[in-house]
Amino acid sequence: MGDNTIYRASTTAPVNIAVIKYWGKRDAKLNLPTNSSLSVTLSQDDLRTHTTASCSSTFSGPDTLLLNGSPQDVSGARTQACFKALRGLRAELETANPSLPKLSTYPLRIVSSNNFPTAAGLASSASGFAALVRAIANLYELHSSPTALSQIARQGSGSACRSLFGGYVAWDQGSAADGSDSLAREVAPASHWPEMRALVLVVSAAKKGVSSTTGMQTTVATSALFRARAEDVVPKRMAEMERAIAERDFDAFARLTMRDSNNFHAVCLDTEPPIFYLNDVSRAAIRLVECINAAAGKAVAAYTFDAGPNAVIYFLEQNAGLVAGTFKTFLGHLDGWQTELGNKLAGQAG
Ligand code: 2P0
Repeated sequence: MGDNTIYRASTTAPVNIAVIKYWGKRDAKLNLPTNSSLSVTLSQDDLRTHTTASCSSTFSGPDTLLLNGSPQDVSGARTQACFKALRGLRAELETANPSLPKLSTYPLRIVSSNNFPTAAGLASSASGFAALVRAIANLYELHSSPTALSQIARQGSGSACRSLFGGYVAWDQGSAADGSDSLAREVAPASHWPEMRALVLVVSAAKKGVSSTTGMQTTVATSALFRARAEDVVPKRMAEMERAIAERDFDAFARLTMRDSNNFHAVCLDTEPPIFYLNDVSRAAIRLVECINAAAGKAVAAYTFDAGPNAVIYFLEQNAGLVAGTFKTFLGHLDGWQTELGNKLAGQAG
């Protein structure tokens, strides 16, 4: 009798928003970055990917992936690298314990959905690859640590390695050629700073003009400012940001976050041809934060922008009325979410 069981595991992974940005690869195949980065994980109540992975000897044909009901191409090198690494770990278990079913040889069926509109222009590759890797790791009963899984998720999309953790997360760039030390780690859990809030503002739902992968490669090849950012600016800021988080120093956290966002967008502008991710509404959001902070006499709000015009504003709960209220008054026509920080991941293996 053959094994007709359908094996299945589900998990969710959160969205993360960097406050010290990843921009530039020293190895495009392994997604090894030219600088370390640090992010804040958002609550899965508002923004997350849910993924179910299944496999069975009764399935035929190639591996498949459905995202929000649409078939996705899984033949790309990044998805294949994740599948290969996870199957390799499962095969090791099967070799060590020959009574285990040979899941590593069965086709995979993966079904994934986001609880935020994919068209919202928010980076979904981070939560998407983090959920994909953990769902398959759970299916294969790998019991790998989040750090070990971060090394696999990184090969799917660099920023995905940071979505394996909640709270405040660093991605250490590492120096090994094989990427074995380019890993994510928890800087502090969300509970360390429970008053932290984020306001996500959808300035534009359009797909970004220049993909992160292409933009980074062009920046590394052409920008004169880039080297100073990677070698001098970011290493200092990583240390300062870790201190600001450890001491719950919002003023320092906010100033570093805004300066790093602006430095990243300056490097984009310094790229040839120049990359413009911000638009007039983004700049209006920056001015609004500057006005709020000037009136408060200290930084009570911090803006940050990724590879697109959408704003994320960080603030503390005690300033929610001031910050969220001001944004509602002046930019209230924008869609978005006010959210907390993500703490625990659901369905964690091990
Ligand atoms: C970040 N971004 O640190 C930075 C800030 C965008 C701006 O990580 O090529 O989708 O898949 O490794 O992770 C977006 O880049 O790029 C990103 P790949 P990814 O969040």
